[in-house]
Amino acid sequence: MGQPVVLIPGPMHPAVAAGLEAHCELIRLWQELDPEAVLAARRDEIVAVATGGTPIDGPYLDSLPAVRLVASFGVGYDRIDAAAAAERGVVVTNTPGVLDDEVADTALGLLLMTVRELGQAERYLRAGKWADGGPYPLTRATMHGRRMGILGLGRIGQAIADRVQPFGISVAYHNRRPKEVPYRYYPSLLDMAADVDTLMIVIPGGDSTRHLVDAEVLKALGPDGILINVARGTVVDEQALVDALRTNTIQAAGLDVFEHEPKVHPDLLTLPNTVLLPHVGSATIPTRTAMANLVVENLVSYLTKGTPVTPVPESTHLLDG
Ligand code: NAP
Ligand code: 8YV
Repeated sequence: MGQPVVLIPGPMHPAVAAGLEAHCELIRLWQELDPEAVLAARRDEIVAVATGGTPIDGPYLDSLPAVRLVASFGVGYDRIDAAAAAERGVVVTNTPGVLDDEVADTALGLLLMTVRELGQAERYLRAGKWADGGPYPLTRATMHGRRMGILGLGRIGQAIADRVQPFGISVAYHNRRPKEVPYRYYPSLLDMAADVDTLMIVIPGGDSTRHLVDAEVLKALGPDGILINVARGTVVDEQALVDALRTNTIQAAGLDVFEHEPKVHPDLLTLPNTVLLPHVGSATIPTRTAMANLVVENLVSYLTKGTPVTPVPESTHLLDG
């Protein structure tokens, strides 16, 4: 019997293919001259997919009937329909935990940049305005004594909470369910937004959280409010955010993710009260390598023992017993 066949639909971190090569035959679909012909010829042999962002839904899985595992690079798996996969007996895995500190560091950096206008101040210096125009204006906001509401106190949200407390920043949170943590829980996002001046978004993306942060939530956050999003752009109604920033309904926003990324709403680029990063939350060599290694671990463990290491919640019942 030949080696199991694993499909890689699009480019992904090179450590994934390097780690898998000894254990399976790989189809690097994007490198094939005629990808459709390759898929048609091999569709009944492909038992697993390793993906770094290709959308995968029910019909996609129906076209690959032998697939039993989809191993996704990244903790967020909103581009994969995990429920449709479960209905077809396909397990989905992601890469939780190994990136928490990196993303929390990015969130903290983004918060500092936004509160203290560090990007704007650096551009001021580089434009020669310091020498010609005097010191950069004092910032209205400070880190100390802020009141942060975390939308999504999970692994990364907790790592952010750990980091902000030495700044004297208080923490509250909104999840669907309360946790045993020493922070105030708000069953209502709107009520939390009204009580804080810093809204930190770290919930999963996808249909269930689309536009959870809308015009009403932004209005509740108020004119001293700062919004930070390191989760998914889809969680925020981006047009409502642009309007809120333009009318000073909120003070400023720091964003690592965008609703239609890599496209960025053109007004976000020109508004003075935004700090914008190109989805770099986990983007260091050590962390991306750890994520790639976890993709490999999931696939190898599944291919050799039938038990992947980090299945997503929608898949766990498929592995019980
Ligand atoms: P996690 O541990 O699963 O935490 C997510 C939290 O969100 C949970 O506490 C969950 O609590 C809460 N939540 C889920 N749905 C909710 C809803 N509808 N309303 C309110 N709260 C909800 O996930 P994580 O590992 O911290 O990652 C969080 C997200 O960050 C990922 O899904 C990903 O999209 C994003 N991310 C971005 C980057 C980046 O590069 N910018 C990097 C990594 C991750 P309940 O279940 O009680 O609601
Ligand atoms: C990566 C992420 O940017 O893990 C996630 O959910 O958003 C990031 O770590 C992404 O997975 C890279 O494809």
